Amino acid sequence: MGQHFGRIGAMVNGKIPFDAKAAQQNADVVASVAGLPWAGFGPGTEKGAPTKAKPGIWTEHAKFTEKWEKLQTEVAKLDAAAKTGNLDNLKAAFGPTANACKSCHDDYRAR
Ligand code: ASC
Repeated sequence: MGQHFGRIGAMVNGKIPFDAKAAQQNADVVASVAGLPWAGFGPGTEKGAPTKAKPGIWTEHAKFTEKWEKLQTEVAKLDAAAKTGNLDNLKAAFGPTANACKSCHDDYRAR
């Protein structure tokens, strides 16, 4: 997700030229993949391999779920914005999506 979201970020922040088709392709990848990782945080997954996932994921699962649902909402908007082919639309959707990423990482991903 970070790889493909980051490519959109580079366009939004003017680090690389805006390429509407590439933005759309990257947003499609993010939108598809954003639905996948959550099964890896279900009951019983807190034990096993070393992880950066913080215990709150399991002890505050409702709050964690709220955050990833928020991410999926924002990612869907980002994907819709990318499909318009308009950089301003993409910019408008990018910030809220980045905030949704960050909000969950701040609380639930160890450094
Ligand atoms: C990224 C990435 C994240 C988010 C976050 C947004 O490109 O890898 O985790 O954006 O930094 O604040």
